[in-house]
Amino acid sequence: MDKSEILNGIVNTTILHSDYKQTNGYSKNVITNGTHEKKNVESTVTNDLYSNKSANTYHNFSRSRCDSITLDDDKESKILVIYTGGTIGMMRNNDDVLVPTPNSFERKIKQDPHLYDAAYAQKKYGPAMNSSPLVLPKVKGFRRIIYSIYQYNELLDSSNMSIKDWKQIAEDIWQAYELYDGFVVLHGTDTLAYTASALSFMFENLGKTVIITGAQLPVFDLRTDGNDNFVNSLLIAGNYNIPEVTIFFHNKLLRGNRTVKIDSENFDAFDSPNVPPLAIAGIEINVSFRQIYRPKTIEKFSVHLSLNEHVSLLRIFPNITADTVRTFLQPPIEGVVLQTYGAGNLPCNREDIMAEVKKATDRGVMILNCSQCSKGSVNSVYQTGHILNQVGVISGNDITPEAALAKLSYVLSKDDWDFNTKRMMLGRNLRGEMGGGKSEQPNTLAEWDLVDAVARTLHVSSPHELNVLGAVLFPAMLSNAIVRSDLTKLDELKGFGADFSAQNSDGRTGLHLACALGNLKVVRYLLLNGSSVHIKDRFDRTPIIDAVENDHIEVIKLLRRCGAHLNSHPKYIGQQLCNAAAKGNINRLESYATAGADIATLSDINGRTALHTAALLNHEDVIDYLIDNQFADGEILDLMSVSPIEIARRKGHTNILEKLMNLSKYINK
Ligand code: ASN
Repeated sequence: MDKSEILNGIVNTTILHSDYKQTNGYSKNVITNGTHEKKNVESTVTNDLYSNKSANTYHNFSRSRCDSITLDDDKESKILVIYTGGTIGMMRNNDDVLVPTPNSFERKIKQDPHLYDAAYAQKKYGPAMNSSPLVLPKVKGFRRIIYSIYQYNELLDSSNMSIKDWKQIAEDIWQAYELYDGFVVLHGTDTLAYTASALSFMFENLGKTVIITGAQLPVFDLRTDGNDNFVNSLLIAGNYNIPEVTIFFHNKLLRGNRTVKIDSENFDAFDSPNVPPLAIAGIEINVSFRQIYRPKTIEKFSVHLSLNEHVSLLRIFPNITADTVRTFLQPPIEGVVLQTYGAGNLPCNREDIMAEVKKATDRGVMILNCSQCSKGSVNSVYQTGHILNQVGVISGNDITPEAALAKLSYVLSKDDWDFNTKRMMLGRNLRGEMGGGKSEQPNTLAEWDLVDAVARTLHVSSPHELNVLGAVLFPAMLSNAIVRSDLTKLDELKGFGADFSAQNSDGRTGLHLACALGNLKVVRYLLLNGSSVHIKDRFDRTPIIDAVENDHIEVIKLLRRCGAHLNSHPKYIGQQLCNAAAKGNINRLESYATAGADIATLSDINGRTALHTAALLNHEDVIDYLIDNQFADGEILDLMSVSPIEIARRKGHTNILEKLMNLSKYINK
């Protein structure tokens, strides 16, 4: 697939989220799928998007989605797989040596019935072509996973990766963010924890699941951990909203910035010593929803790309010399992770070392203290640790060295933070990377007493059953408070550890309900307390659809500020727009426009836009609305090659015809 095809793919889908790279041109999007060719437009996709790499494969979901006019039977999730290298995708050459083999990974996947459902793919997307997406065989109880593999040109052993590669991955996920439900990064295991830590900070207000995985043996070997790691990563990314950078390995989903590689030989190669796994894949996949670290701001996902490279790690050892410490802390070094003994101790009888550390912090070098032990945290219980605080060293609590390094790199590169803010941020829990965040210690009092009481009545006693019961009762209690707009009750539930992204048995969250009801105050409250705008219910609806279909414009605007976007089938939205135009329902058109739908170009299965419909039914007020808001293209053709102008002419709707003709003259000038 060449670059123009890639851009085509992006443009086609961009019709649903036109503000990503908006222009001030008359019309916001180009449709280039052969049916519509819009003139006088500026592309919404800047050409630098994929210019610095050649994509071997980057599938065009949108095109297949647009071409396929039947709505899906299986509920699907779309996952982008970014293949950076590592053992997982390697193949054995004739000498039985593992080597990365460019352009073979996807071909081999298509030959593997455990990774590719050829029959479903053929039915849905026609004969397999380079550009058609991959389909994972159906796993009962899970959404069907449709995935695309974007393979990097140079497949890297992860030991060779650096900041440049982290930026590349971050940028790619950013650019594809609205096109996919989740992301899986295939990566070598050696520096996987560093990459995960770095991405966790670079991603600000992440709302979707990002899983990094790899393997000790290649996915195509008969004996392999790669298959399990890959398949489980795809399933989790496509079925659960876990808006963190995580690592899936050996049946565990771990928080990326809490994880360390602990074993170079066994399949159980990673651990997060200070926090339990976020999910465990056994016979079922059990997710610890209350552990998930969710953004609690009204801001969109963005990526911070400029990391500070002048950071380093200094491990204290018994006979370390003051010279070594001094040399290490010299410019250009701006940040150092100091790995101290046990609970954060440095020899307090070594005044020479202390003096060097103090000189450095006085110069403005940020020093973050973390323990050489993988479990436990640094604190000032001993005099030896207490002194470090006095010389300006910041406590890293129970952070891993990998995460500490990434955090320093991130914080030091934040130009809008002054010196004191940077120090404060280093000591604060930003992405779940260290203890101290309230979210890790939910209260378990009164509301859980209620759960306990119900449990006793039902003779439920095991912790697992109790959790299941809580998962049923909490959404019901949340819904009740939301319907009554009872913020005090919501506060109480928060205190008792309620998960504000919890789904009921229809997969609906409190935010779905609040958006349908349109209470702005409640919606804001939920967003500020970790409700996700991306969770789909059993009917594939995200909360913004509830707001749109009830015309709560202010709610839609708030959701958009939080990064919500439409992800329904374009033809479904096109049909809704035509329905609205047919009924003269301008509010609904406005709701869809506010939600990011490109009213000018989205069409129903006959290729008809809202303008076609309004012209056919002589709805002059709708036509006025579409023209005034630059949502009108009188020359756009439906599948019968008929334009709105032609329709107005044939129907003898002279007022409309005149308006559309004037519009065309203006555009073509
Ligand atoms: N050396 C490999 C890498 O990190 C190790 C692996 O992937 N298992 O790329």
